[in-house]
Amino acid sequence: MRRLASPELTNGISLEVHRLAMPAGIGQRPAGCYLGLPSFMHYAKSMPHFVHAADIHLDRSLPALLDGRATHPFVLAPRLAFIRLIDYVIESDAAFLVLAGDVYDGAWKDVSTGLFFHQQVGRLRSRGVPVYLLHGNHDAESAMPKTLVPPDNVRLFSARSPQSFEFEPLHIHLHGQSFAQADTRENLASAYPRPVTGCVNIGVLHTALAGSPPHSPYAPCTLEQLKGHGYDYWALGHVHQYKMLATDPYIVFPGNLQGLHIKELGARGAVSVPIEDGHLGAPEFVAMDVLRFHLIDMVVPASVQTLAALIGEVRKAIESASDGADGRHLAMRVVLRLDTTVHPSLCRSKTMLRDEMEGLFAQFEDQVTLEGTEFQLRARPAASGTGEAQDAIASLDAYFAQAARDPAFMGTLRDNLQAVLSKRKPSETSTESLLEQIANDELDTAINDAAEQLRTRLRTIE
Ligand SMILES: [Mn+2]
Repeated sequence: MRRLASPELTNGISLEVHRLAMPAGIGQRPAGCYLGLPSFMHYAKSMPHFVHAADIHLDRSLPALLDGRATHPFVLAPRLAFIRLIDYVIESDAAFLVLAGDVYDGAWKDVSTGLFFHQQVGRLRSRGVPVYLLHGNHDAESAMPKTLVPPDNVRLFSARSPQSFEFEPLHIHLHGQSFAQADTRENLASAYPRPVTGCVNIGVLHTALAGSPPHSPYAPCTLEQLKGHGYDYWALGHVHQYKMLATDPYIVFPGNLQGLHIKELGARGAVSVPIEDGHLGAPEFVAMDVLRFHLIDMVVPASVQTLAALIGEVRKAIESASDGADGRHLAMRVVLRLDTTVHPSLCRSKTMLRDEMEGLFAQFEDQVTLEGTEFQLRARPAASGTGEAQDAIASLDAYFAQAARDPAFMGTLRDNLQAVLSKRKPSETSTESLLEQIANDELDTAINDAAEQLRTRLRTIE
């Protein structure tokens, strides 16, 4: 997999994002105009509704996709998704917008990040649409040395104590508290005020609930606590996956607006919540992403014996994923699981496989980008190998199994390997999957692969 390991390069790209900040026309018109995505006009509703989004991470770059090409439009994906969100708020005629934290990815590299936010929120200001803004761990006060006074249609929840605002036309009360520090470990929700009786009440909160790995355990609270608080809706942020956790009251993570890496697969977006007479209707997820991550994880069937046949299988998978992507560009990782005894010729060289995958994806460049490749070459357990070789394999298996269970050994191994890797020059970006796994701290996978490679070699000893 191609990856930019060097911090210099990554910084270079971040700076480039800011120089690119606003290519001509972007942000002035709906995102669909230049992305070829449909408008949201068909969402226009007679029913009043509000929109709840979170985890926008403006100006996070997507370095794994860039391959050194700093001008690639993907660097702007989080911004484009935000424009798309504002388009939706305008075109669906939403009453207001709630942003439940991590609007910014962290300290701005320069003021253009803030200018971009103001420009987009300004499109709502001119239409009289308020924005209820809460800061989470990424954009906590302590994490943001530089900020701008927000536009006057933005109601920013205080980081000192819970604060409430009323959306007066519909008597909806919103309660929330921003993060003062990224590392916020207290139960913020417990201090939120009681609901205003006879009105719709919305709690806005950035939280990991009772723990949501891999997300850091910030502003912990329990689902039961939120259910019992008396609000009609909990507009949560922090967990990047859309989840409706309860319906009475509604407790919702909208997920992030735009997938940021290969572990954030599939559609990403925001939630539209109908405001009925004195209560809220069922929230609806609306995709806002402009680029979608997709994983092809294929156990290659025994019938596939030639490169042409293998490419045919992957091509089918690309086409089917692309058909289901609602016009979004896809960033795909291809994982091929091959059996060294069943596919001996295909398993000859990972470099050959990688080149062929790049060759295939190059044909789809306008729809699909190859995010990375991973080739798992395994031998069948009952494969050939007799006598001494078989004994050696058995003791090797026992050794690896023991090593993987020994935290002290794993810790030493990790430290030693990281020390070796840290001495590499930035230019030595590894394409060897083992080194890369180690660099990514995927030691378990690295050990499994190393064991498998040794087993395969031992089995071929006659
Ligand atoms: Mn967060």
